[in-house]
Amino acid sequence: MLKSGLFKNIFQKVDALFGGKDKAEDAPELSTASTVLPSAGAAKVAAVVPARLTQTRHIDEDLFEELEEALIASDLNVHTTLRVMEELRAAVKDDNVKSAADAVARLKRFLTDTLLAGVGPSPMTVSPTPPTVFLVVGVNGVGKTTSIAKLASKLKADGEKVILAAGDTFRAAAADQLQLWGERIGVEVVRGREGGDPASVVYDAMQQAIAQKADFLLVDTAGRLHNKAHLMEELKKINRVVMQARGGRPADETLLVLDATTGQNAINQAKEFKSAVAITGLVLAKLDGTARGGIVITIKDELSVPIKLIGTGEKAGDIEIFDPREFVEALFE
Ligand SMILES: Nc1nc2c(ncn2[C@@H]2O[C@H](COP(=O)(O)OP(=O)(O)O)[C@@H](O)[C@H]2O)c(=O)[nH]1
Ligand SMILES: [Mg+2]
Repeated sequence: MLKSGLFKNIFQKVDALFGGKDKAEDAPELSTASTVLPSAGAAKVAAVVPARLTQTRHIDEDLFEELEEALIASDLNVHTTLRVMEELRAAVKDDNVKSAADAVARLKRFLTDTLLAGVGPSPMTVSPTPPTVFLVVGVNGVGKTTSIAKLASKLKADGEKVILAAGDTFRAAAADQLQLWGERIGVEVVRGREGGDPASVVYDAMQQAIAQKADFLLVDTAGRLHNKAHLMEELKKINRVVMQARGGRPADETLLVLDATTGQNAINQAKEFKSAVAITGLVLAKLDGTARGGIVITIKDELSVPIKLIGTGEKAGDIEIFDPREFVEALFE
């Protein structure tokens, strides 16, 4: 396996955890992901705090109020907004902060701390014996298929052999869409017939991945949530197939994709899925399409699931490893 590309840091770190040849001390911190991943991604996240609030301005009550309003307007929840603003007021007073720029630097730190609290670096889990299997779940239209294609494209650029499983057998169009992406990025797609059993598609894909010594198998799933019990059963069945094929080890990651433009809805979806499936990480798609990036902090604060990836556009390259520091910087103009 060539681990020379964009996700190298993450996988080095994981290798070290599994006793691979890279030593843990050599593995860079997740926060340095921004040095390998182009910052163009976070730059596509719209700023929510305008520059006029922080430039050539003294600290006064109006500034606090305007900052507070900007954060709430960005879908940062009231509870978290009030907490960071209280921290900010206290810090400004205690440390005798004089300029708006210094105050904002503090505010950024409080927001970053909120994103970092309790999760630390959240690398993607890689299987000690390939293939690594990622299950991708979420309701219709949030960006599952696109996120899988983007991830596959990055992994392929890293020199990894990737296979995709079209586990959304609900509509033929869903498998067609994945297949189209597969052709575009040069990655094989295993699919079944429309209305077929998703677990049997995953079984075939697992066999192929093993036979072809693939490094990664990314599994697309259907996004129906109208029947939670059914969805849970389906995902469990898929996981059983994965486990049977490789000595009892379940999917390495079960990634829930959320559409960042949907605000509170995204949080409700996450709560529903969390109660049914063991979610290991979140993918926040469509962050390019919202001026309400504060939702990311709300999601972190309300759900204790690490945010692993962010989607910042419709093209294959528009996916980033989530970097809290870089993200908070992007929220300020
Ligand atoms: N702007 C933008 N659009 C996205 C992003 N991710 C997905 N989309 C679009 O959202 C729509 C639904 O995506 P799709 O992957 O089919 O969702 P799925 O039903 O969950 O598989 C498509 O038109 C995608 O191009 C993103 O990060 N940014
Ligand atoms: Mg889809």
